[in-house]
Amino acid sequence: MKRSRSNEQAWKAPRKIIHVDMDAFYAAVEQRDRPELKGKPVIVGGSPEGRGVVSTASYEARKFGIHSAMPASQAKRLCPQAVFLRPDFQKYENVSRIIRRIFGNYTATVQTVALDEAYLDVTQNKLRINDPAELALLIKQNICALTKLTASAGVAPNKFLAKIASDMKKPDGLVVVYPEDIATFLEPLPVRKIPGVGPVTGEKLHRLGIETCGDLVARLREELTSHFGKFGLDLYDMARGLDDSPVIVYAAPQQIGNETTFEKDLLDLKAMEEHLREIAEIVAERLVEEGRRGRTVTLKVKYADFSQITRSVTQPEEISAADEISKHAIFLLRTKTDAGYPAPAARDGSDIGGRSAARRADRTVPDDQAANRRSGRKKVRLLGISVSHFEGNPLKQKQLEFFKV
Ligand code: TTP
Ligand code: MG
Repeated sequence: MKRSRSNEQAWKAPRKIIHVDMDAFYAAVEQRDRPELKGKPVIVGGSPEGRGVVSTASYEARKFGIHSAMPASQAKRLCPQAVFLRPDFQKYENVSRIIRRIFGNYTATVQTVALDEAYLDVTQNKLRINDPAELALLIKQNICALTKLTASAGVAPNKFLAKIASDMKKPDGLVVVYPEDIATFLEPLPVRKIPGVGPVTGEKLHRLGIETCGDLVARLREELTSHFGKFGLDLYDMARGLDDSPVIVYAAPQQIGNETTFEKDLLDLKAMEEHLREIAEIVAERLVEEGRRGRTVTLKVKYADFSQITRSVTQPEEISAADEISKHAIFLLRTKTDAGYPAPAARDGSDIGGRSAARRADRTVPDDQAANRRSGRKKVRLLGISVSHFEGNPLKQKQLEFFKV
């Protein structure tokens, strides 16, 4: 909930942190995409018939006491009319990417902690807006406009308080903890809401007569450390709303890759090439998802004896298309490795399509150790491709060149 405060009023703390967390994330995405599920109890997770667990439940399902990590069979007993769905991670990752892009429009200091959750340090922000509550509202509106989903946000002088705040008015909540209100905000807060306080610590605190942060503030630091060791110091600080942990921006990946270990070691080069085409498709998809193009293609080969090599090619232009990636990887495989035994002439140019066909092809290749030794070619247990040297990389590379990584 937004408290009405004058935007002119100074924020009396050195930092402004926003914690954003999507509401009933997986379930909300499913309800969005299947309007007939709106307003209904929806449970995303494992099978209620088997030993599956609940990943998440829509707010309608939570009224029946259903929550994350509960056995799906128990959820079914609590709410037999609920709609049970398997998770579709691709969909959730797509939404996650959109919200991360939105965050990036406000500040570069974003710490993603889960697909649906992030901390933003908006002390300095790209819109040069002073009021962090205003920023949080804009972010929520932006998320809703682009994803048709709701998020809850907490605004506070640090991560700990922002996280507690974002959880307080779910769904579609916005809670601002103004610096001068911290003590009042924390006093009634049950200690179980403090990150790191689970059932065991909660029970121990309860036995000490400590139920709320207000109770915790009344205790000496020494008493807390004597019972909880180092965590006692954290409890002491958190009860006072103190947390100086920074919003950590994790570096973007320097390379994007994929690899496959085969069920059976491969000797047929054609089969390997087919696998490389499939791997290249996956890498290309991920590059598109990350909005990346790169100049270096690296092939990884693990031979049957577990020895491993990588070979790379760097070209002047960035690429991201699957056929370009596979073309380079196949060239490296043929010219820079000891992988595989060339397929018999009759098989050359044959139409090998898909994984099973590739495996079939492998089985038809004579597994002749003597021939293998004669040719000096090796069986392969794993192939991988990665693309790196993304756009913006300062490395100037004018000519086609090969090098070992
Ligand atoms: P949460 O943010 O913890 O939960 P939520 O978004 O479903 O609900 P809300 O935030 O409104 O309370 O987790 C985000 C997603 O992570 C959740 O939709 C499913 C997944 N998840 C699991 O798969 N297992 C779990 O035990 C939890 C807690 C979450
Ligand atoms: Mg969530």
